[in-house]
Amino acid sequence: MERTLILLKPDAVQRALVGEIVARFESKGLKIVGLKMLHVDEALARRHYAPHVEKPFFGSLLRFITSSPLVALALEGTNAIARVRAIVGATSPDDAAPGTVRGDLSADLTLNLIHASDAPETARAELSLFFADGELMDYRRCDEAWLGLAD
Ligand code: 3AN
Repeated sequence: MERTLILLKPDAVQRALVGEIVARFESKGLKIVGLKMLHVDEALARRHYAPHVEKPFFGSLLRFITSSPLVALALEGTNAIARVRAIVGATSPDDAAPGTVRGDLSADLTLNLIHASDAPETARAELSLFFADGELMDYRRCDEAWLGLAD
């Protein structure tokens, strides 16, 4: 079992694609263990994108991710990190295959809808930036008593 962080970036929210993108992950069997909407400030953006600080596109990444609210999602599942990235597709719109989120829905390198952790260590670090201890669900601790409430 792995957990991974997904950000549905400001363009996904503005284009009303949150439901469609989340549905793709749920349909594949990935379980939502955390979900929140937030407006990322510059400090959080700098920590999240620290690995890219030297890149020429760092400034535009920061401006975009802080421009308007996004949706942060924590997903859990077998091999979740790789499975999520397969669903997301390649970074460049020229390389993103049809059938992937970016291949189907994005035509821009910066406005590419989504961020997904790329390795177990980065997933742990990124999840802790966006979710506090105790905010992520542990379904093993839940019972199914609610099933008896259905008519
Ligand atoms: P991914 O999000 O596919 O893991 P990364 O981690 O290499 O890609 O890059 C982080 C983000 O930086 C990308 N999602 C994209 O928005 C942006 N980015 C990556 N490469 C470029 C580039 N050459 N020019 C502009 N923006 C880029």
